Amino acid sequence: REVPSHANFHSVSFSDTEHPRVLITGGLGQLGVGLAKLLRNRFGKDNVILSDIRKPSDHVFCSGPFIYSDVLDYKNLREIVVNNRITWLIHYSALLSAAGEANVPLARDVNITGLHNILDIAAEHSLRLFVPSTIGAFGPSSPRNPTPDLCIQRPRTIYGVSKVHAELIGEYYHHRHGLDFRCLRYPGIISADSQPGGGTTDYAIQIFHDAMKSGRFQCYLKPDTRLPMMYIDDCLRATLEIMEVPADSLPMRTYNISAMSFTPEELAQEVVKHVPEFQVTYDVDTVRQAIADSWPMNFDDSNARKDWGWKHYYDLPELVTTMFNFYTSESR
Ligand code: AKB
Repeated sequence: REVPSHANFHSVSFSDTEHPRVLITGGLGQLGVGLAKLLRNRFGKDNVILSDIRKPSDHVFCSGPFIYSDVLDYKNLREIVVNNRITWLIHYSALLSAAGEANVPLARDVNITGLHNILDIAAEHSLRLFVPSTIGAFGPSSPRNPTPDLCIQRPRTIYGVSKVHAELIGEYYHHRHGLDFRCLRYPGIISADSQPGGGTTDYAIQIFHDAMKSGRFQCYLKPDTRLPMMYIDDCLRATLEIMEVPADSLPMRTYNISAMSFTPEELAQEVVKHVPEFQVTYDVDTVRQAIADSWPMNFDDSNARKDWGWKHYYDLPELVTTMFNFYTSESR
C-alpha cells in the first residue's frame, strides 16, 4: 500500500472547538478501559470507541461504544476508521516483553505488522496517532542511570525491537508525510483495577494482590532490581496531555516519562507499612531477570517536563497507599 501523495497530512481533521473521535486498539489490555473513561469524561461517551479481538465484560460493554477490531486486518481497520469518522487513534495492541519472548512470531505480527497497518491508515486519513513505547526500547548498551531520550537503543527483546521500530517509523512518517505521530515511553505501569499481561514489571502489581490475599509474595526478580514505574492515573493523564499539545509546539515526537523508580525490596518495605506481617521470598526467573537487567534503572524525562509541562503526582508512598485503599474498598 502506498501513502497517497494528495493527502494534506499537516492538517488535522477536527478543529479545536470540536471533539476528536477516538479509536483505541487493544482496548481490553491494562490501559484501554481506563483511558477510555478519561477520554469519555473529556470528549463525551460516544466519541471514544474501544476495540479489541476479545469479548468485553458486560461492564465494559455498557460503559460506551465497543467494536471488534483486529489490527492485522487492514480492511477491517480502515472500515472502522471511515465509518466512525475517527480523528485520533490510540494504538495499544501489543505483546509485552515476556509474552513476546514466549511467542516471537506472534509478537512480530502484532507489534510490527499491526503497527504498519495502523500507520498507513493514520497517514491516509490524517489521524493524530499515539503509539506507546517503553523503557523496554533500551538495552544493555544504553546508559541506564539515568536513561535520556536520545541515546543508544539496542534492546534484546522482540518487544523492545518492535518499539524502537515504532518510534523510528512513526517519526519517519511524521517527517516524510506530515503524520501527526506522538509517542511516550512508558515505565512499568501499576494499576489496581486492571491486570497487565506478560510484562517484566508485572511483579509490582502482583505483590499487592498477594499481600492482601495471603500476606506472602514470591518475586521473580532479584531484590535489588531497580526499574522506573508509574501509577496508571499519571500514565493516562500524560497520554491525554501529549495528545492535546498543539502539533506545532512539540519539538520532539517521542518522549520518556517517569514518576518513580524502585526495587522489589524497596516496594516490599513500603507494603509492610500497610500489611505488617507481609513476607517476600525470591525465586528468580532468569528470562525476566535478564530483561530487567538490560532496562533503564532511572528514566530522564526532563524534555517532557520542559516541552509540554509533564509532571507526575504519585510517588512510591502515595502509590502504595492508593493501591491498598482500592483493595480495601473492594473487599468491603
Ligand atoms: C513490560 O514489563 O513488558 C511492560 C513495559 C515496561 O513495557 N510493562
